[in-house]
Amino acid sequence: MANKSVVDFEAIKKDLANLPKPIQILDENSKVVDQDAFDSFSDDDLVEFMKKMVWERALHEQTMNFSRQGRMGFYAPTEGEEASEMGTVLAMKKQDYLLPAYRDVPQLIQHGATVTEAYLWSRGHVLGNEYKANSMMPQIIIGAAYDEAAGVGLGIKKNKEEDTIAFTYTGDGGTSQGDSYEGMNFAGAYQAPVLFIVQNNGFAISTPRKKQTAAPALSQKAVAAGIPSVQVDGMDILACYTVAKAARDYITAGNGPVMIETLTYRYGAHSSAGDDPKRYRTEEEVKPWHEKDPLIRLRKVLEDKGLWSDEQEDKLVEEYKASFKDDIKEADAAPKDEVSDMLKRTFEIPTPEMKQEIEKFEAKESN
Ligand SMILES: Cc1ncc(C[n+]2csc(CCOP(=O)(O)OP(=O)(O)O)c2C)c(N)n1
Ligand SMILES: [Mg+2]
Repeated sequence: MANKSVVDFEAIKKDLANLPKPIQILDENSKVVDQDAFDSFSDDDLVEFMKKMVWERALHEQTMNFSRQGRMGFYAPTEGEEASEMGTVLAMKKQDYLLPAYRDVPQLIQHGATVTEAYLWSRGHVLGNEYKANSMMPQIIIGAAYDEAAGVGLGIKKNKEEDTIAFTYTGDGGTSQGDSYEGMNFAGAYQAPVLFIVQNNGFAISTPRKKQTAAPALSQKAVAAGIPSVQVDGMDILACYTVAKAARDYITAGNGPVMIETLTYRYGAHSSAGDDPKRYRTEEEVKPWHEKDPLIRLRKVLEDKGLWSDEQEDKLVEEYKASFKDDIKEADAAPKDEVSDMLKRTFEIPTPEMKQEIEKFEAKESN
């Protein structure tokens, strides 16, 4: 017989949904809701944040154009996620390690890869996998970057690398993968210096966040690993930066990992391969997210301070897009990466079957 006086599961379940408000510095109407945190930014900082988001949106628009022209390989649109991506990556230091997923190419570039390398990665070219930056190539296996980050974090700890952490990203869908639980558990057990970021953009391809899990918040997924976690307004770059920076400070002080869930939205399709979001969500659902747009939100603050104008922004966008056009030309000029090259790189000593394949492709390629 169930006995409510011993245990009230319903009350425990209800309590799970008793969540603190996601952290915000600017609300949806650009009103400052945390004055102290806001005052920690200089005017130059605010302009810098705006420029980064304008850069990311310009990168998205130009890359989509290249994609429509058939000049890209795989591309995951980032429009809507600028505050979440730029806010968190700006808290990184050069010596930090980045373990990105496929939608985190803008962070990879901010951390030191070139746009040309990013374009080559999109095309599956080998030169798109080698960066001067401390970063792995973007992970396609969802959630798997969390495992890599746990290992890198343990390496940082064992090598006693000062003031250094690993930053890693997954999506809302990625938090349902065993890999992400295992990565967090490992990092928690070893108190490895890792910042786990979940970019909750509402969808895993066509699966809405609500169908993904019964957990009221994805940030709760860190709790069982003993990792402190928090939800942040992912359309507020000031909040994303401030929380990521605070997490980095906490981690570098030797306190083990942290997890941040950013609440954001993917405006476009899952990938440039052409899924149609209209088939799995309504216009009414998308509209309010456009009203929360991260660029609009910070732009209002800057305009009120007389620090920003449409002309300034248009000029920047033009400059950025011109530079991306140079970058893709550079990618076009990269030495051809042949199928035989890819096969030769697979094993140090090729298997007999592979040897045959290599010969077959070399003969084809020499024609
Ligand atoms: C282990 C694994 N299973 C399935 C896929 C196919 N897949 C690619 S993207 C994706 C959805 C991921 O959604 P989410 O984690 O929310 O990231 P988002 O694309 O929204 O940034 C899936 C299921 C995959 N890449 N890896
Ligand atoms: Mg998602």
